[in-house]
Amino acid sequence: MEEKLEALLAGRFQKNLDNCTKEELFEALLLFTREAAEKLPANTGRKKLYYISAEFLIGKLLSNNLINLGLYEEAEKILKKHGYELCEIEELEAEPSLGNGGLGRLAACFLDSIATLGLPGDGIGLNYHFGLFQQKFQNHKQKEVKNPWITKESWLMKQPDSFLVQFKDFAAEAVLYDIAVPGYESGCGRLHLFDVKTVDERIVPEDSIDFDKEAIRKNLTLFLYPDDSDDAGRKLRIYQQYFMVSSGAQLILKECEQQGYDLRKLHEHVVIQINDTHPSMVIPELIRLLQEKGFSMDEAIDTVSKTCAYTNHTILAEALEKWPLEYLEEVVPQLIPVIKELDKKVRKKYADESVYIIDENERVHMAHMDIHYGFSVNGVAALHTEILKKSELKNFYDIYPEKFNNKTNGITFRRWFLHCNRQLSKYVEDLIGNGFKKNAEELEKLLVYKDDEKVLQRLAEIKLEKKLEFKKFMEETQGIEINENSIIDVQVKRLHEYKRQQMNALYAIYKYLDIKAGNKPKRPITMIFGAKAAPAYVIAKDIIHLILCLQELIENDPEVCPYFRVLMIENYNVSKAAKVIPAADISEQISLASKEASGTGNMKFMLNGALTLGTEDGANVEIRDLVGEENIYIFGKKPQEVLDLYAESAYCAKDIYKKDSLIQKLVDFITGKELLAIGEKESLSRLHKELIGKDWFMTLLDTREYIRIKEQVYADYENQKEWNQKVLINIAKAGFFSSDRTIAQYNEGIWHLK
Ligand code: 8GP
Repeated sequence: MEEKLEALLAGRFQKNLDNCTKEELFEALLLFTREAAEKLPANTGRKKLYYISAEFLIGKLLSNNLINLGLYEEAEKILKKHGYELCEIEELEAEPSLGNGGLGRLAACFLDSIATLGLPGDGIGLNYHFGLFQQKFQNHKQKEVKNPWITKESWLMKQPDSFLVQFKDFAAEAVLYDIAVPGYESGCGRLHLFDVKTVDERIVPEDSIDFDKEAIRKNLTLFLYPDDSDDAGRKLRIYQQYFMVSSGAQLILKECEQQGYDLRKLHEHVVIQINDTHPSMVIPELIRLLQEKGFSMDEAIDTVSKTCAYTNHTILAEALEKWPLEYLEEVVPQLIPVIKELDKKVRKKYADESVYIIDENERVHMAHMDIHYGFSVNGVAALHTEILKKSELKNFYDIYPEKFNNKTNGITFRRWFLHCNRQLSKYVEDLIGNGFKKNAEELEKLLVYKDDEKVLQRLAEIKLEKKLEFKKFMEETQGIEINENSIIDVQVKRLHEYKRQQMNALYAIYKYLDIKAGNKPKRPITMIFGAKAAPAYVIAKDIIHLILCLQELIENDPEVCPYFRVLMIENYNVSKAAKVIPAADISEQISLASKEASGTGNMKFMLNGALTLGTEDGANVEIRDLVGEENIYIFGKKPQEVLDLYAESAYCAKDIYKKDSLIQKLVDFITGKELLAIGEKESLSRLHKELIGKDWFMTLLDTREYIRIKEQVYADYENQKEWNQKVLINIAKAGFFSSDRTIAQYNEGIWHLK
């Protein structure tokens, strides 16, 4: 490796390992690693999976690829010899923000596990030049600016293939870029990202995300999910989705034909996993393309129905896409006859209007199309799948019970353990050997050390080391000096009312007032938030504003600041997750029960030795079942109680606010003089009004119990021995949440790849 790096540096920059800049060294490492990955044999077989997704939140790739290629240690050694630290060099990589959150990150973990298990499978998505957006804090508010990440040398490898995608008003040329996905000590897969040839980055100003939404030829692949609060944004989204699935479907058919497969047996050679409804148009598009190849409509429908499988990631009604037929007509008229035919067949068979594809308002329900014309429907955690079956998709479950199945999410341990917490994973290896790297459930071997004081002590030391690293990082990036001896209590995830960051903020107000009243906590507490809000989601942005105002208030209050702080990580992303998660003591998973499909952050925290403080929701339930009640903090109303409250329209935030003086005090603090002196009245009042007047995600319902249990958690932390035992048990039981297990289950239950 050393000679190759020297040769690359000499060839490109006329430099060597002793006189190059860090940037030059990064580029040489990237080129070296990219080539090594590209040289790996592709995983092959008679049947191939295509995972289509509008998001792949891949994060930085250098270190992960080095780990998977088995080259990390060697690279580290060579760099050290020449006076560099690999962890410093990896910082130079720009992070692509090709996803919002869980759904996108899951897709990235899955690609890693698919390659690792040696399964033939590729991802298909879009090459957004500016990703989601980069978040900046300005006047205690989120400001969005573009996040350019594509550099001259990047992981993208331009491919010779290109495809024509026909829209009503023009034809777009789709060019293909591949990113190699090396498996851990295994073969390689690919992430195919399509880009529109006429894309023009210059239409977006430097410091914003504004652009002409009508200039489709130029903007099609600039941003992920452009603001869909207006018609132009919604239409652009349809353009993007069709562009992705049409070029994807053409690629799939081309690969099949190249292999000499009979397209009439497509399902024996291809399985398409539709990641949420964003790629759902792949169904009518494939049907259309097969008709062009001589299939009758019925034959095409039959073939496609045996090829496509759908994953649902949410039960939130507003997140289930329904496109007006009119918009589809304006963008992709060629799909309309197919979609109408699909709907007609449903209507012929079923009287129940709720399962139609096109509803009475002429809106196309993408999920309904997936369920009728896919062969598998899966939820992403046991509870989530049960809710789909019993309530959200009950009418479909009654028709197709055999299609429904659960695949509890997972995370790749390469990134979320081996890489982000080298100290802990090395120590675990010292204790139980390296079998857990291939078979994560071997982590259970740690349980024999449950009463070993030395081991428990060492776990605590490693946590402190990770806190110190995080402290350094926060100082360098945001100029904030955290106290490494404080309890670190973290809530990092997309900002959404159902995730209830606002409830955590109400706790912060409680604690602030309590300290002001003279009740100092035994040990300092650092509450950390990290979250991006969708640009058009007003209340979510108000919640960020509240948190940033609280941060300012407390940072400037010498009576409170030494004991309690509220800090927000700017531009929370995958690499920042990898810094904060290993430093956390407490993992906040406080969504309104029934609303968080699974969560995957909860798994990352547990694996890195943080204890979950959460509701009975998503995968929290499975974590509890694994670690036992005594090693997790579960609170709040149960999923069924919440579903009943919705069904009976029986929740009234105002009643709680009126009856409970404590809650009233906390909520009113939002518009009290302290915060108004810092923040913006309009935003704070809107949030105040929302919490009392609507509170659709029932914040106030669980606030009291949340305060109680949080106090309990902080108190329990003081018994360090017991706390560290709980930590050990959580790490030991995390093996189930490896995405290798999830992917093995997808393969066994849905894909059947050899
Ligand atoms: C997320 C779910 O909210 C989360 O519970 C789950 O763990 C994750 O998917 C992976 O299954 N959903 C999304 O990220 C999501 O719906 N994103 C939409 C904004 C596109």
